[in-house]
Amino acid sequence: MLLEFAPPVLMGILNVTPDSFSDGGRLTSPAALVGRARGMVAAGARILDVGGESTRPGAEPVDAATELDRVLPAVAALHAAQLGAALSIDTAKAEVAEAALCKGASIVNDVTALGDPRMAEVVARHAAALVVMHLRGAPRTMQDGPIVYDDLLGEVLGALEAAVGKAVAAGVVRERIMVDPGIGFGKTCAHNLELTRRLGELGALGLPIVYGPSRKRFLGELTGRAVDDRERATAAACAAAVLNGAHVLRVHDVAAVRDAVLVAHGVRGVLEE
Ligand code: HH2
Repeated sequence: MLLEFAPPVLMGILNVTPDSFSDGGRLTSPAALVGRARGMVAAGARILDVGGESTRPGAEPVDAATELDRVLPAVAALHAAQLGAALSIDTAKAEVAEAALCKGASIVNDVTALGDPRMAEVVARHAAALVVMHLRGAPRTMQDGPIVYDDLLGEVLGALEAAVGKAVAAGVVRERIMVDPGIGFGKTCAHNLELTRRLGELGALGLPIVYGPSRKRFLGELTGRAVDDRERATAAACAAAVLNGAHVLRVHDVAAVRDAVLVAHGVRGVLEE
């Protein structure tokens, strides 16, 4: 299969957007993109996640044509460069996923967990892998408060289970599905911490767990650091997540996170002996 899950897999973020919250507007040429991707793979990334629509709170949605213009040249350039990492397309649109899968992507990372009714069928037809993520509301408004859950873990688990069921019913191979609690997507700092601490409970689904804290606002709230100075906080969150059962870490700075993740993985191994 595509992924081996020991030790944890690092997924490098490549946002080809003008407005992503921490790295928007930086990867403007295919050469810059491939150079950055090559560095990520050298640092240990085994998945490269290409995104063409920012999901930061308040971001304006983009249409499919704009998103395709951004991601297709990127996926094609990364595929041609043969970097030795799986390519993932971070999109909520089946049309974009399909086009990226045709250009060499093999994973669809859908933050809306199959919000597009055609998405599961596209993933199934291409025999692709799928990440389903929990999202409360829509990206533009998801952090408009108050954000209240009666049962945070119950709601996240239930929504992910429903998405997995939908995917499997459409023909997606269950073993190719990964689940993600959606750190920062309609959650307060306290919710993100609770999800990190109780991440192992998502293991009830029997699927790899993806965890994406990279540079997010809750890390700023905890450390007082600006968005471009949250790599150490990101590494700490990833280490905590690995201790609690995370399999895939979605991060901007792979090199900064790799060692923390490997140490946490070693400690987890000792705990399990
Ligand atoms: N977070 C973001 C985007 N995609 N996918 C998964 N599976 N998990 C996440 O936590 C996740 C995600 C948001 O982060 P980023 O890509 O850095 O920013 P933006 O959405 O502004 O492009």
